[in-house]
Amino acid sequence: MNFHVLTLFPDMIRDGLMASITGRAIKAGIISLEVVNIRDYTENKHKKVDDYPYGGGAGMLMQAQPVYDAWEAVNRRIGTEKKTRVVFLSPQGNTFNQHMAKEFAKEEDLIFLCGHYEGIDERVLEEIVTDVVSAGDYVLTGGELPAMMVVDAVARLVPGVLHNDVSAEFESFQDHLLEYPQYSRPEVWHGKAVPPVLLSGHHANVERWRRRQSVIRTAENRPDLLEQAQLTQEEKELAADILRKTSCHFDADMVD
Ligand code: 4FD
Repeated sequence: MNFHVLTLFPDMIRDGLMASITGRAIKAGIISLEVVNIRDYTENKHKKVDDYPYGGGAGMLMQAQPVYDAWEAVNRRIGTEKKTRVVFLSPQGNTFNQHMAKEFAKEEDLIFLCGHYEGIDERVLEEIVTDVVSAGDYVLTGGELPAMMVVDAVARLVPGVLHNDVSAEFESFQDHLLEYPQYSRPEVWHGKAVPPVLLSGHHANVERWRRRQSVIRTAENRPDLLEQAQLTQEEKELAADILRKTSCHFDADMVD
């Protein structure tokens, strides 16, 4: 899979994604990363990429021309007949989630457009953007960090990126439940012992305990996820017990 990122801050994208697991996958040729500096596509001698918004208002806007020309250059290099999806990172988009990551992972190429200043001239967005995606309900100085988050979440679903090829697969079993707690050596740390079942060597009991922990954590911390989780009758009762125990906390938060 090939990721292409259009940005005014190419070093930020490279520094973020050439590290750790994504960096190793790029170096191994399992995925590729093309970082395009939008400033290289300006047509004025001062390499200016921004201008004042018509109608007035605070701040500057990225102009349409360099963004369009950078996109056109990437498209030419990709060189396929079908048009590549262009993901624009913006607080106005749909909040990114694992379902969107799985959809994006089906693509051969993905283009990301990172905005800066107060935004981008609407006309170029209308012409090239296919997906508007948000990292969450907060405002950042640029779309680079959200773009890196999306690339990372998609990249780890590409076969071969994680050496542990069961772990991305395993998540689908635990779909819509939070992860169970995990422990490594030593057996006792700061007076806290590892739960004995994990030392028992009884694999079925370990799996049962982990599944219950996932249900408990989800009920405690993300009860909204339970609607989509596939729970047995016993697990539904466990979740209901937790919800009864914790509902007073929600009530207390609501009134102050
Ligand atoms: N929540 C996000 C994305 C970008 C951003 C920008 C238009 C703002 C937050 C174009 C508006 C770019 C997000 C840059 N802030 N800031 O995903």
